[in-house]
Amino acid sequence: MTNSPVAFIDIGTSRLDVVESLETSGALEIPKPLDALSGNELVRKAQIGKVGTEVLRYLTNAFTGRGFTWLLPVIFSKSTDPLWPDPGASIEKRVETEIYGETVRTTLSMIIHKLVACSTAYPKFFVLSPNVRIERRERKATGWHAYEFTQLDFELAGAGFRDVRRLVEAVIAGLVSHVKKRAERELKSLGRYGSLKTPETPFRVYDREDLEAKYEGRWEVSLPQDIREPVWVTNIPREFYDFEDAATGRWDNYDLFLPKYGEVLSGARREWEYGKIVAKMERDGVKKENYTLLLTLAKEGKLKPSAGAGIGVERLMTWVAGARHVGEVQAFPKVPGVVYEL
Ligand code: ASN
Repeated sequence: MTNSPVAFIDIGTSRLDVVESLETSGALEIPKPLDALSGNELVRKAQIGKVGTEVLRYLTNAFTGRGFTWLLPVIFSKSTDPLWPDPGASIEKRVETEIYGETVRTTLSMIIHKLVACSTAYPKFFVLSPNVRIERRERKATGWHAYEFTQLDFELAGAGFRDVRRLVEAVIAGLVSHVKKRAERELKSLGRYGSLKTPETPFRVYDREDLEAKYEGRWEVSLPQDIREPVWVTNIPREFYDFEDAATGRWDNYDLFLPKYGEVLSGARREWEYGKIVAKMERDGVKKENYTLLLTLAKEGKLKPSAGAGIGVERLMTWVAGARHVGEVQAFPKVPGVVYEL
């Protein structure tokens, strides 16, 4: 397996400074593999497994029940998410290999596939998509990063933040009630039953510019410590596919933050106009030759307006279960910098 030049390592952002201070605190126990767990730890692992099962049962029912088509994920593609520019990204290595004489990349996210699928055969769909992101190894101590994880990635043709917001808030509220009913015993034993409350809807919405002013740039880490309910953050400058209003410079995108934990969902209304996408790629130094299909569709007017988001499935499970590290909800932990046999 070869690796692409590490073109886009993001260092020196305020977010990473904060992550580094967490990293050096050394307070967090790194999740162990199954064979290294004690009897009690295996019981806890199984209880978290039951909570995770109810999370998956509820989410898949919630989306299929609302008429979403359920697609299966892909692992290798010529084109994947550039994950750049993104203030939260910290990719140490990009995984590329060659198959049948072609260079392919492991999925960083299925955003490109989502835009194409949504504009063609699947105007309303979701996919449980494994993402491979080789995060900087120092991120093992955040408790919130894994180098393999799953997104419940969905996309809706002709939609906007209002539609996504209504959908996601109903799903999160319904999820908490469901899991408290279906995994009551496990949540009690994990010490999470009492503190896990069905959140009040609608969730508050904050503008990233206001948070930057309030927290002096450290908002991604400070905000979760200050909130008691999930909240939305909008207007975050990042990848070309999120919609940016050319006149105002505002970004029509949104992240959902969970109290104490952090970001669990990220999404946007999408760009679909060829000229704008090309201009943003050129501005950001994203290689147009990696996005030929998307650009061709856009040029032919076949890329359609849509909105969507990806929910970090392990992060959502971690919050619901009250776990300490996302690796704890993974049967086979994929903690940055820590490579176990399985
Ligand atoms: N899944 C995200 C979205 O829908 C993209 C990402 O993960 N980078 O916007």
